[in-house]
Amino acid sequence: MTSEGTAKDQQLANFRVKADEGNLTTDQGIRVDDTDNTLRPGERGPSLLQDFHFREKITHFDHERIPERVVHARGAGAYGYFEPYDGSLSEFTKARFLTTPGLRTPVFVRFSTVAGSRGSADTVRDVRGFATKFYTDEGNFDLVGNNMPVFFIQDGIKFPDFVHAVKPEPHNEIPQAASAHDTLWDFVQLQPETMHMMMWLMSDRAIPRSYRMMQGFGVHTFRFVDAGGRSTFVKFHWKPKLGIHSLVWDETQKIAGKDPDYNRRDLWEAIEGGDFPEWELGVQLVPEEDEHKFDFDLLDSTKIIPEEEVPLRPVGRLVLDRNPDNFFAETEQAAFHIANVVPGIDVTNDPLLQARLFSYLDTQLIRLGGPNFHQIPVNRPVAPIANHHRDGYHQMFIHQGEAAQHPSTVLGGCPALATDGSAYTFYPQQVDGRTIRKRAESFGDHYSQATLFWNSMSVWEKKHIVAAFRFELGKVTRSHIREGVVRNLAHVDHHLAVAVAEGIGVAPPERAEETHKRSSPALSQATDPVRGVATRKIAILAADGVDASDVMLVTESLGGRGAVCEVLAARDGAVQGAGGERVEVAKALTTTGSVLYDAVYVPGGDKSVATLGEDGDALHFITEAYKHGKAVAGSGAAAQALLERAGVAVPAEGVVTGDAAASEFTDAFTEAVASHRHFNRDSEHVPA
Ligand code: HDE
Repeated sequence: MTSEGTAKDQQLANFRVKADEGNLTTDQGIRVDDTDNTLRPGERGPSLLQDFHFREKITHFDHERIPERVVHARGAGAYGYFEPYDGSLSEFTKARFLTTPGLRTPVFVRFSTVAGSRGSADTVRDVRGFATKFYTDEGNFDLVGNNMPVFFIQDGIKFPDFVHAVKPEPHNEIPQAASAHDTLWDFVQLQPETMHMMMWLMSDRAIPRSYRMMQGFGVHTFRFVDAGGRSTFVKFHWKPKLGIHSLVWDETQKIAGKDPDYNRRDLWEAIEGGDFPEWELGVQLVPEEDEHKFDFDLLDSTKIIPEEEVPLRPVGRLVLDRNPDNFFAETEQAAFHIANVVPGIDVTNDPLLQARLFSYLDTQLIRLGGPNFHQIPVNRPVAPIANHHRDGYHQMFIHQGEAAQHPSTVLGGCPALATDGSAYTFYPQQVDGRTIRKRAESFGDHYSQATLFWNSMSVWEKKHIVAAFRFELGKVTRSHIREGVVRNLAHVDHHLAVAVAEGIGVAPPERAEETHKRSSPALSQATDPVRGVATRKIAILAADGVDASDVMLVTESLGGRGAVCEVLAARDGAVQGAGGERVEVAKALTTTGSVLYDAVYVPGGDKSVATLGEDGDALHFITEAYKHGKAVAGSGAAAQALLERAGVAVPAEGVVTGDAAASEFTDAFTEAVASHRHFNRDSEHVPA
């Protein structure tokens, strides 16, 4: 994609270096005529130290890596813009980018997993980072959030302990990018404040179908400050236009092998294809005087404000419309910092947030090798920078002038202090208290919101949560850790604790504890009203003799509604239609898998269906798609029989059979794909 438009795009244009023109040179600009053979005395002689091209090439290569992020190492990023709907938020904040109707603020967003190394798989069970850098005309604002609205711990001083617990164990560096091991669950059993977040982590939120289909949250309570200096508490939410959808656990593990770049590729391809991902920014606003009105503390990041209590107020939209030119230069070197705030937005005393205010700048200094990382193109604000910071590693600016100090008559008082009201001023919060290391009592309830989350889940969501706990704890080798977690779960919900205990060989808790019955429907993915087939991937299984008109009808009908239809066959190239037509094959079955598609369709054509019936890969493809709750369709009696042979129940939810030429067929298939998954097919016991 070419860049255009925003101030950030114009700024970036100055740094682009074309790889496809000019002569090959050294870093000193000296032209090179051979980069394949080192300089040596005689054809079989040793390499010479004087070969500056060889030494420079190898030295540069030796220094190519920088330390990966200590957390969130694995990620993918994209550029775009944010646009507020109207100016109504100016009642609460003076931040111009949120309150100027029609103003498009350029952004860079980086999505990530947390625990895995830079080369780990995308589809692991983990929290996803959702970090947005707004290049506003008042300076950079970074909203460094996650796809879950709460966090594991309440005080940032516990972060190194938590991260050491979830990362691979220190003696053997196993397991990679996985929470299913002793040290994490030991931390969990000993720190009940993790329980709410563990419910989210064991839910399908931890295995998103796509970065484009997940929510984002600022997590902490922040402050808005209006032009008159009045403050309002605020929580930030991102809602995806495509709905909130997840994968199936068995599927994620297979994708990790078949396409470890699954989420990264999905984001890249959507943007390249012009399907620009979009989110709506919403805020929950709490007047300053209502700070203590809740049964939890607003400063406690292990708590949400239920949307039923404080509704979401829509603010504007975020669109990602351009992939970076170079992964390392942009995505890897992007440096987010929660302290990057603009006038109208301020922080609160949340002890988790406060620790982050220190950590992000500190980590960039080591990761990006010095104090000038703000000069790296992706990090540069579009607002002008003028100050007396000088020198340091990787200084790119050529500062002019005979002084670098304030005050200074030499510089005539420049750059001038902003005294016209445009400067950032901190909210003049009243702070009073004795110096102590003590958690507030209002942070003491670790279970009510975990219960709220559980109560809010649909039957299939509960089932997935139980299965996730069983999987994770099933990999824990020490029985006292398993028992400790079950004890904590008993405070969340008795049925949940029993169902988990039964699966992992732990005695279930005998007595049901008193837990509340409240729920928050907004927490369930099952109640998400967004449906659609746009960008959904549909596999069409074919062999020679396929009914080409069936293929065309489904491709045109679902493709016309934005789905991506791909014909898969035993071999790449093309298959021959029953009428002699050439039907292009997108991929050979052996190079892909059902887990990489949202739905599967078997077109008519007796010879084609018979061949598929002899092909283990094709049968497995159908069985697996069905098992993962996907839409499955077949045209004609032979295709229906094939589906049944593959274990598909006909009829069943999300299973469509009939004549592809009938609009009822394509409508029903569209509807089945739009529903994302059909988990109600599976009738296994689920805890009530
Ligand atoms: Fe982070 N976190 N974090 N974190 N975090 C980092 O900064 C840290 C927390 C989040 O795409 C690091 O540049 C502490 C909550 C995202 O580049 C580091 C604490 C939330 C990203 C760091 C937290 C986040 C990071 C590592 C507890 C959601 C990736 C590399 C007090 C609201 C940003 C880096 C990107 C990255 C520290 C907790 C989100 C070490 C000390 C809560 C999305 O500075």
